Amino acid sequence: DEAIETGTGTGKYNGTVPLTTTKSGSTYNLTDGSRGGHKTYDLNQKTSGTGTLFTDADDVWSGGRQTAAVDIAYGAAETWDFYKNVLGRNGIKNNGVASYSRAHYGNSYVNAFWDDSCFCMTYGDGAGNANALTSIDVAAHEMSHGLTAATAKLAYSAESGGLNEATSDIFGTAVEFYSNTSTDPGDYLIGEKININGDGTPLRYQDKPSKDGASKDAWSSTLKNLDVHYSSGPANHFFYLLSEGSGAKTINGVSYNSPTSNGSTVTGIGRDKAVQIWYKALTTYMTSSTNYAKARTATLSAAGALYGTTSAEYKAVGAAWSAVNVA
Ligand code: ASN
Ligand code: ZN
Ligand code: CA
Repeated sequence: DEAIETGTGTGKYNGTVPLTTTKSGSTYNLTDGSRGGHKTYDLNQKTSGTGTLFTDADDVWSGGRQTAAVDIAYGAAETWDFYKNVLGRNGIKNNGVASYSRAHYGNSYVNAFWDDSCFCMTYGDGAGNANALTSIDVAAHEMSHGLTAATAKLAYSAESGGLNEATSDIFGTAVEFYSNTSTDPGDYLIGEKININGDGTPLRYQDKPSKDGASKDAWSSTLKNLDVHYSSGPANHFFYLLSEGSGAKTINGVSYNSPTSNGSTVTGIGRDKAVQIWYKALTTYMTSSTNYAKARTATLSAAGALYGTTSAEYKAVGAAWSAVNVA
């Protein structure tokens, strides 16, 4: 018999945060009893199975192998709460049932991933200058691959694959702003806490995706040939422009400059509305074969349904897509 408890944890990225746990006998388990039963396991450097569930004697989690586990459990909890409180969704499948997470995958593994076959998330420890892949934007990115798999099922190649990746980046950013801890406030950068390049730069930039040296700012007919983490660029750029508009801007101490590909000026409608539009498009209008042209139509349909086809929001969606050469 398990009681729901509230512990605290200190991971690497989010400061000290509350963690919902369960207690069996005198042992606390890293099982979130109030969010679908999400469990965090220690793979102990293995690359298969589930390893062992993280447990603790006093419900104060920190240090050693628990550091990554705290970030992972917190990331899953914040993403769950964001889905529920912002999107009105009860878990990835909207059935109240959580996925689970695996920490400490392999040796010096510099990645994290969602796996649809286990309906689970897995996190590496990083290597060298690259920190553990457990920041909140990464955790929300991975969990949102589950959301896409449960809804639009965007195929993970060519243009639909870029849209699949952008969807995870969009909700990764949205959850980071939702969580808004003082040590990792919201930004439009992906993986900025990981130092994956060793020089302090993030993995991706939504205001100007080409800053990573590989992603595209705008659509072209060859976009479909790129890796999905680069063909995500125009959709990430669309999301930034729709949220914040074109031009220079500083948010939470981070400076952005988002030029449009057609020289237009785009006025943002705010991130909250942009998130609602993307979510409705993903869950109502997109399918496995949605490409960029169809994503424009899907988001316009979503904006029309949410705000009306004569609304400023509807017009901004069209303007933001035109600004990334999706006409
Ligand atoms: N971290 C990567 C991602 O979520 C793993 C992958 O390439 N599938 O996209
Ligand atoms: Zn991804
Ligand atoms: Ca970020």
